[in-house]
Amino acid sequence: MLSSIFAWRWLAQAMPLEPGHHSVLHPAAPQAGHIEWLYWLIFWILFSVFVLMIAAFGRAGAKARVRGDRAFPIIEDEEGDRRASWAVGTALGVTVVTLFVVLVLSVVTGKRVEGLTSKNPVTIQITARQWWWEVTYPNSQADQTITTANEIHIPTGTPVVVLTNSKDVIHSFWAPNITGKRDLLPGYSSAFWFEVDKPGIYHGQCAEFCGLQHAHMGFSIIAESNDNFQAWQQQQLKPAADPQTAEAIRGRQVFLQNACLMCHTIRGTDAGSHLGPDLTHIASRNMIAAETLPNTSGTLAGWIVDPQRIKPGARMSPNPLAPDDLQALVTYLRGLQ
Ligand code: HEC
Ligand SMILES: [Cu+2]
Repeated sequence: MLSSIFAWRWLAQAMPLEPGHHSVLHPAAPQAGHIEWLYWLIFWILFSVFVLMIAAFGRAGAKARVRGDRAFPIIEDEEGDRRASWAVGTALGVTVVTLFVVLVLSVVTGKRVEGLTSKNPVTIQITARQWWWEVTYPNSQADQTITTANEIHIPTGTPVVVLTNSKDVIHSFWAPNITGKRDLLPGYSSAFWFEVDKPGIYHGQCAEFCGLQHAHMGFSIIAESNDNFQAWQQQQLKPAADPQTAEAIRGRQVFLQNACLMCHTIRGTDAGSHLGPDLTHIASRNMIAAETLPNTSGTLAGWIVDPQRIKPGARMSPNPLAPDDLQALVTYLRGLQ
């Protein structure tokens, strides 16, 4: 029915979208689909108003030209006045009705995005911090709980319920291809849900100014088949891999003898703090520091030595390690698949 007027959405679809880019116009979830629908509806209403306005201006201009530069004759024209009042009244009425229709459809879209129709959802707790996202998959058994950061794995075609919270200031969780923005308020949990149809990596970004590194507070939603998701979960449930080489063993010592363990967790070692991201499976992540750097040996070393140069203000202190120690530490972390 209405969808025929959205035939022009091919305009957006035809525009090439690099994998993982933000776009409200390339929905990968029904929630984002509802929002896209509202976008195009309002777009076409505004487009029609624009065309009508230009046509009216054109008509008035053409009339004025016929009159030429003769002095404007002041004549009583009751018939003309009545026509003008009628036209203005009608335009006003149409405007009010249009705005009312848009209002109703916005409310309807909001309801459709919110509507919870999920059976057996995957539940994820997302806690925002300056300036990264802690992601846990809660389970009644503590040792079955997964904790990771910034990369949110989900199975496609399965409802995902997200419980939100913040540890410091207000943040906003926004993955445009998936659903609308969600504020994360300190000390206040809320919930929303979405379901992704197409496998892929969908980027998201904090959308509420939250301090110096707000712009470097990205995340990604990695939607994969149920089998891949289960395999990922099984891997994440394991404690940290034991270091296999002499260098990696030394790297673990470096980790445990420096300040790292005061802020990070590596399950299976003495490090159990949650001030920073859980590093038990750090090597399984694509990016580090909330999507700021790709996860490679070089970037890890650079980040560990001086995070303040990469993300000034970040809640991680610099670690001026000896080159050998740094090398060993990076080798150890790269082994934490
Ligand atoms: C004062 C607390 C603190 C200390 C000490 C600390 N870190 Fe961090 N670390 C953090 C925080 C907070 C972040 C997240 C920063 C961000 O993304 O804004 C982080 C991020 C990281 C990351 C990136 C993780 C990811 O998934 O994005 C790595 C790797 C890391 N730290 C390793 C280390 C190592 C190794 C040490 C010790 C040499 C160390 N950290 C010491 C707080 C700390
Ligand atoms: Cu922010």
